[in-house]
Amino acid sequence: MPRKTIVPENTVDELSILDEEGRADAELDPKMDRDSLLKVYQAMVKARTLDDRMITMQRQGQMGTFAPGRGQEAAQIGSVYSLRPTDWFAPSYRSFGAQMWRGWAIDQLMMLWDGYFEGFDLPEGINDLPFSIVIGCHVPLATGVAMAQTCQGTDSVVLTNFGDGASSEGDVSESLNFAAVHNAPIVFICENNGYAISLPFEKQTKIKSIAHRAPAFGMPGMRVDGNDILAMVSATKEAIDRARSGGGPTLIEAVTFRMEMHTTADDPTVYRADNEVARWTARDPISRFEKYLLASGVLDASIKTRIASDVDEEIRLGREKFKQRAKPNAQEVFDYMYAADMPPELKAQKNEYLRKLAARLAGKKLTPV
Ligand SMILES: Cc1ncc(C[n+]2csc(CCOP(=O)(O)OP(=O)(O)O)c2C)c(N)n1
Ligand SMILES: [Mg+2]
Repeated sequence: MPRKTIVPENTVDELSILDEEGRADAELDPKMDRDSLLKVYQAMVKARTLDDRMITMQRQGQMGTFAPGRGQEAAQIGSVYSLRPTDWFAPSYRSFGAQMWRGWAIDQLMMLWDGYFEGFDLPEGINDLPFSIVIGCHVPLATGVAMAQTCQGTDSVVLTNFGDGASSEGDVSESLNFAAVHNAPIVFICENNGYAISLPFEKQTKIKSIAHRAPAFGMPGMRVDGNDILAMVSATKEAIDRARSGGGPTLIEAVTFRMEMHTTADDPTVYRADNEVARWTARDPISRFEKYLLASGVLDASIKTRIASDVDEEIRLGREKFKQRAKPNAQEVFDYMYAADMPPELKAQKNEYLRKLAARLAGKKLTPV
């Protein structure tokens, strides 16, 4: 008998509502009200402004390593826009725009990025998880939280985001499978920003779209223009509503681009061409949305200036608060990884470190051990 081989179609169909000139598809436009549109615009501008400020602070030695989200503002704000405070958000590390939308204070995010343990304190009344640096490892936790919502009979949903690189981790595949089998109320957003540090998407996976994996796990998948805020709002709202009404998980691939370095420790000019960056600059999520808002009369030059100065002031105040809180304590370098049961080698290193630190603080000359 001849063998039958199933060849999945490797074609790509992408939801897009705003074109590069900011013209919306009238049928697909979610027709958000004026206040919501301005709130979303302000959140995107705030994310980008904070991004620039954090890079400057890092360059001046006032901030730890930082992962900028420039270019991914629509993917981020659009994802969390339709969540309720009682829903859950489990972010990856490049998500501070979405985290601010969810209620994280600027000084708190700065504490986090500057390596302070207190930075992980969750905001009161917000059901978020702290972000994860270990790529993909928050996705099984998010899936577990979603399964718990079913067990507890709540109508809350979970939304988690992760990168194109993270999508190759076993953690993500296992989560997709568990979520589908248990019909968990969760939305998976893969922010495909083209690169996992220096590795381009084409070398990450053989498929053309991460959304193609969805049917193989038994859930709906959508590929969305991640630089189009209206498309992101529409797609995630549909997925969140489905999860809330018992329809189970969805995988959304938000196609976007990381306009900046991977982190402040990286130099992207080594591995990608300027013309690639220029191509994506033309698709910039903020300027596209701005054109739409200007054309529809929601935004004008004076509102734009006011929003820019409100955002500047908010960030200035956040930074002041951060500076008051950020008091490094050299004693606690070893303290958090093994709070209860520190391995003996680490204990010995800690004692040696504390001895040297005390000697240095007392102005004594250090002797080798
Ligand atoms: C499990 C694990 N492996 C490797 C790393 C090192 N690492 C940090 S970020 C990164 C690339 C992640 O790329 P992607 O998932 O596309 O997210 P992006 O940084 O583009 O937002 C890697 C390999 C890590 N943090 N965790
Ligand atoms: Mg990536």
